[in-house]
Amino acid sequence: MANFDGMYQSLLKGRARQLLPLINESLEEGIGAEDILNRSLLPAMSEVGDKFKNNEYFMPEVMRCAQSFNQALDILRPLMVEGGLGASGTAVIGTVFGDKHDIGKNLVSIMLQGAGFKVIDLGSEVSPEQFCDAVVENDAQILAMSALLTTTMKYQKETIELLVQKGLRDKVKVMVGGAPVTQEFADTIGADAYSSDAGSAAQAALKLAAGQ
Ligand code: B1M
Repeated sequence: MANFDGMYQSLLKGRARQLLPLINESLEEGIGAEDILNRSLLPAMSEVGDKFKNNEYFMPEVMRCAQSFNQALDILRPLMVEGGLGASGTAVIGTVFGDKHDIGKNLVSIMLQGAGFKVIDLGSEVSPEQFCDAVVENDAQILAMSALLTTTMKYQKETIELLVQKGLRDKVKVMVGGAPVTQEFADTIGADAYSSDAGSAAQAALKLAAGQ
């Protein structure tokens, strides 16, 4: 029996040393990586967000939970990217300048790999110049930018503007996402696609790469 509640509570408390063995045990029992994510890790992280908003958790607690989540992703990643052989093209991904939030970006990165993209992950706090350089260096078909702060969304726009200035806009499809980003914002800044979650981001990337 998978201990979904145990995984939930361990992540909520930021206890990687409890969480990681529970994840390994669940996988050994045949529980899928997606189930672990959807039934334990994502809901727990959502409660972490609520606690942060309500001043029950502060930065150190949130940081510990985020680190535990990213360690969990290190275990789940190989299982979720199986079969991804770079057959769909190359995607450059990162979290925008001034923004350290990388969990959502890491999930999108994993789903893109699972969808067959070769993924160049630039990490977080990526400047418009770094995004543009990586698109050229890797001859990327997709540029995927994540932003979690209302104050950093503007760098998605600035990156698109820099792509235009450098004559690169027609060479790459741009996808944007992250909690404060909306379809309306994506339309305003001239992005090719907006997705609300990692799964639909991978679907959108496949469509864009196929020219749809
Ligand atoms: Co901060 N943080 N944080 N934080 N943090 C939020 C985002 C916040 C909503 C919390 C709150 O106040 N309720 C708030 C933002 C408010 C706003 O601007 N609207 C906030 C704030 C204010 C801050 C600081 C400014 C706090 C401070 O210093 N006083 C600071 C900023 C630091 C910086 O970036 N410069 C800060 C810092 C941090 C930590 C470092 C402690 C940590 C991040 C660690 C890390 O990521 N390695 C952190 C965390 C963990 C959060 C919350 C609690 C959780 C974010 C998360 O990982 N969610 C968050 C509260 C919340 O979101 N409810 C919060 C889980 C993840 C799976 O979801 O990233 O939304 P998410 O990804 C989703 C979708 O958005 C989508 O797919 C994923 C799901 O499948 N998606 C994409 C994401 N990117 C996509 C790209 C796509 C498509 C879909 O295409 C390209």
